[in-house]
Amino acid sequence: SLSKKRIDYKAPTHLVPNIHLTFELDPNETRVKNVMQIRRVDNSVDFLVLDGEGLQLTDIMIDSVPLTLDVDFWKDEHGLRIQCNKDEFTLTISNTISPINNTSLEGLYFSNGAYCTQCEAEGFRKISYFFDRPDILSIYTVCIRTNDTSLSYLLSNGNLISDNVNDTNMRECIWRDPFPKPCYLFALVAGHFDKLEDKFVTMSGRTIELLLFVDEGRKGQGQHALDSLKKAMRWDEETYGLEYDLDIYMIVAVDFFNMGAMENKGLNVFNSKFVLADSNTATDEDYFNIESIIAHEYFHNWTGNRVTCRDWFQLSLKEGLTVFRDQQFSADMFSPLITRIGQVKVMREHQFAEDASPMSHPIRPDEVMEMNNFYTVTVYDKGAEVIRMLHTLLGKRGFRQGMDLYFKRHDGQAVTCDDFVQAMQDANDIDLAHFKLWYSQSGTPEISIELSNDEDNMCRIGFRQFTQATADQAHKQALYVPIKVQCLNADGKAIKTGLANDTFVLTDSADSILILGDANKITPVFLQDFSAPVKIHFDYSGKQLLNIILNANNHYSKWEATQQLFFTWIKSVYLNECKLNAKVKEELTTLAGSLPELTLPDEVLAQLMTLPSLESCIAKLEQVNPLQLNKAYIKVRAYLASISVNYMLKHYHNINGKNDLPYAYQRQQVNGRKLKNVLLFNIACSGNELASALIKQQFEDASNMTDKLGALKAAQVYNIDLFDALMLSFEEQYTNDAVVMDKWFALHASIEKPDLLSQLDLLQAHKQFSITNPNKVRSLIGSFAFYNTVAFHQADGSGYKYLADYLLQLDKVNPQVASRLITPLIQYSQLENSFQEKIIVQLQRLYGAKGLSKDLFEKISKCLI
Ligand code: DPP
Ligand code: ZN
Repeated sequence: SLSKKRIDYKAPTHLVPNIHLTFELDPNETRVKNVMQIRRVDNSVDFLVLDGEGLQLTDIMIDSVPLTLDVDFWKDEHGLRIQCNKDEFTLTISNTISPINNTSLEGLYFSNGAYCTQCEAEGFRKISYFFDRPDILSIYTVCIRTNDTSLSYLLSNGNLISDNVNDTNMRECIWRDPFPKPCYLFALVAGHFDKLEDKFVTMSGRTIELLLFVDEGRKGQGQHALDSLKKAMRWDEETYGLEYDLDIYMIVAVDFFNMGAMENKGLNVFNSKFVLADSNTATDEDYFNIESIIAHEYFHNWTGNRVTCRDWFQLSLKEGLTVFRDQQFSADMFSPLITRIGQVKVMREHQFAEDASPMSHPIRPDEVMEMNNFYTVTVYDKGAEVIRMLHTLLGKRGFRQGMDLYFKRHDGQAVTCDDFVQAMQDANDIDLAHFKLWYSQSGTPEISIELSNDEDNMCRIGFRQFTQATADQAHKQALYVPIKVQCLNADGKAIKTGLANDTFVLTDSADSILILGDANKITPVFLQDFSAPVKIHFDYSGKQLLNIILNANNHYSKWEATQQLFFTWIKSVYLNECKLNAKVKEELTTLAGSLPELTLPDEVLAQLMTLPSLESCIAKLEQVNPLQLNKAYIKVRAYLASISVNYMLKHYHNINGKNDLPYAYQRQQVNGRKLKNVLLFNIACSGNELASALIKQQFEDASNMTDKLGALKAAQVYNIDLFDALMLSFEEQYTNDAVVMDKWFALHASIEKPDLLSQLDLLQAHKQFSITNPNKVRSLIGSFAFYNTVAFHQADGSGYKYLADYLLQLDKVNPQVASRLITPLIQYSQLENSFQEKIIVQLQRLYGAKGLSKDLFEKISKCLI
């Protein structure tokens, strides 16, 4: 079979305590010499199998004795099989690779003239022959040689041991990382950069040197990343008692990168999009993301590097946990509410859709063809939700005790998700057997709730849980589901539920609780703070939802209720041939009327005035016509905007008037800008003629990228001529800034018009666009396919065909990025049959293409079964 199964895990036959790598850098032919000290642990085997892909083997020796092909060893496109009966030996392998021809951006490649590596998950095998699996931990010594003097920095993991130039002008740097690590954490970078330096003194008083390498001329955009790193280091000491372990921490920002960033030991490599920021080029959201991703990679030093994964099926062990940690950090640094809302949106817009698709898998997958396909919102974000439930269940202290025990037991090891849960269980004296089903069961549990009157003035709240069969699993069990509940009376006063921590834990397929009150008068609030990654079905009346919005004491619940209300309206207009009916108009008017009375912080108000995304609405419906739904969506948005436009104009001027501080990424300022831009967007949606001048004014006066982009987004929905004019001026101003131009491409690709496809062709020919650069591809083609309903879901299927055509090209250049980009074509389960059929036609075309990557093959074949 083409896929690997989790249950087939076999312990290593050999270990590699030490590895010594020498690189002689050359763009076309880099020489790699790999000296491995190997120890046999299973003496019933007299051979070893090493992974290697696309390598030119030049030399192979055991203990200095050369081996003969097809006598002592065998070679195929996956690697080597070597005969050897020794218990301890040195295996020396030399090979060459060609970084300049490597467009997959896995292994050793070029990014804008700099050599750079990406080894996770299985990229090391594209550099040298090795046991490319995370449970082989080795101490690395790395020697980098070059006579190219333009490469001012030659970097690898750990500490710099020496830096010499010999008499033939060959420079040689030697690095040694004292911490044993799996090969996916290996990194090498060689290039010409600008360097920012800083220091951090750890809790035990050690001074760590912090170095940030960026493209020449970008030094001024690195300070936020460095500041974020120091905050993350301090936070991990204070929150988990975790201290950094090497004397040096390096981050390199590169322009060509498949992911967001990579946690290589002591040498993180980052997509420059998540490093570079100043007020002129980065939005508040960019600042937030940079802080969170810098922290995420830093936190991996303990959750991922010191304790790593036994095999790739355990990926959530490090990713779910580290995402949870970065969310806690962002909540502490910025805002618990905004961090939580952002995360819940990811779950509802993307993770629920993944679970409803042919790619559905548990947070710990059971079967994998291409590991790169499992760096998913399920493993990462649902994985983090599962950790969050543990945190809720054990409390802050109990969770910390579990973490302490986990590190005490497993520091320096490669372990499993079971090991993690076991540590949590043993540190807390609790039985987590049932809870653990969250690791093995895929799909989104749906909780149906009903209220009824019981005797003695009691109200019964009945809960039922059900998980639909998913593509990968037919049978589902009842899970452990913590549901945070609040009950309000008709005046919005809280009614006591008597529940510990206001949380009801549903463990069976059905259960109920009793509270004092009348079922017809209570307004219940379920799943506060999104206490479990589930869908709730409860038949709210508009009145109940308005009660929550006006009276609930929890901001998250207010947001949730507005989202629910918006969805109800959009759905009702959609089902009513896109016409607003009297009831919806009346409820919209009530909401609009109460907006001025809501005395809420800016950050809350901004969230309440933002509709749920169209994607999250699609995820809640079946047999959807996305074009009709989009029409209904725009109708509701425009109506609400038009009836509250006077309030919005007044509020907009109010905020704009006191906006005179110099830009800072500081909570109060950020929230002010956020609200201002939400107001501007809504004013534009209302169609009010004052919008034009306001947009132009804001665009011209903007002292920062947040306000500039806010003006552009408003222009995009308001008037396309105005939008085009502003975009032209934007392009002139930022044409040399690759990260900013990504925003420009994304804005063009998200104009909702059917004739967008010909414009996408023109944009592909733009001098700043390149199919080899993942950021560009994601900005242009990704924005179109993921978010442009009108252009992508065209009734004649031309949008689907456009994406399929592009994927055929891209798959040859970079399969990993192609495989991410196919997502909108495989998440079709909620769409009307006529749309599904047109998608399937394109999937079949792709399936029939010659030389399809494993990445795309795995996804497409799951759709066509
Ligand atoms: N770079 C990815 C992350 O940090 C994979 N480890 O999540
Ligand atoms: Zn990660």
